[in-house]
Amino acid sequence: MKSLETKITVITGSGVSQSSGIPTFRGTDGLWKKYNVMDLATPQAFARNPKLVWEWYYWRLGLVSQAKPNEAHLALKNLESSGYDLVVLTQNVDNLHERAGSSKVFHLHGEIFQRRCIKCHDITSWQSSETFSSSEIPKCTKCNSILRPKVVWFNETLDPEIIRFSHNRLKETDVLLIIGTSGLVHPVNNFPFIAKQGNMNLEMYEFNLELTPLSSMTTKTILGPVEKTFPEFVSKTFKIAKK
Ligand code: BV8
Ligand code: ZN
Repeated sequence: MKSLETKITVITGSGVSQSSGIPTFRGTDGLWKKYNVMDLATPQAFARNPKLVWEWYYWRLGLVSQAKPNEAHLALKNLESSGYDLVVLTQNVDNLHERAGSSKVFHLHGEIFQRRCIKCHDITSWQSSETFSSSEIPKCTKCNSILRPKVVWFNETLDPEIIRFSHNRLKETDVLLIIGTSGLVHPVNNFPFIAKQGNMNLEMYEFNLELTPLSSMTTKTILGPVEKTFPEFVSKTFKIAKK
């Protein structure tokens, strides 16, 4: 049984949302299979063809708004509501952690429900009641320029504030949980190394369908569908009954 002083940090990737019906990037159902993500998730792609990029995001917005948090998202919420100091650093742009009830969620790669004006940088949100059936490029109500999804594309830098917060948090982490990420995308794939620096007692658990480049440094890698393996891990390790 872990004491409630235990600082738990969680890094999630698209694998945690896969069983909620959100396609991963590189899995068999992956977005990379259907699209060349590099032709869509880059500022160059948006400059070249904003309408195509918005069509891709409208499709994903529709999927996310229909999706429900799964048992893995809920197990994280239960861990937090049992009194543990738990922070989620997610690479995902969906809002399933928040909809499951997690309260300390940091979106390293931005949020799909937010938009930013390319000219005046005004930030606005989609209403979840929207149907996302349009294919129009949304316009800024302040300056009438076009809006972009408020996400971090490839070849864009992450918010330095979030990086600073994440590094400080990782250095004081007792238990690091790495859930549903291929560990291929920089700089988040560096986070486990940062947590390990000067923190020899760090316990690191990875949950994935397969081994990843991070697996060699974990205390244990638990293979299997995370919506099954993670709730079991939480109830066993933290003695929290699955609700
Ligand atoms: C940057 C937001 C500085 C948009 C995304 C140094 C070395 C190498 C590369 C680079 C480097 N520096 C820069 C790069 C380039 C690039 C990069 O890392 N490229 C990779 C592909 C090699 N990085 C960047 O550009 C980053 N910026 O470094 O800034 C800079 C700037 C300019 C020039 C140089 C440097 C920005 C990266 C952010 C990109 N934005 N998304 C959107 O979502 O629309 S990335 C995208 O990939 C998502 O955020 C996603 O979450 C993320 C990571 O992928 P995963 O989440 O891990 O998803 P994936 O499909 O890969 O894996 C899913 C895993 O789950 C699998 O392992 C699978 O087995 C598992 N799984 C699936 N289902 C289940 C499951 N496990 C258990 N149960 C299941 N049911
Ligand atoms: Zn504007």
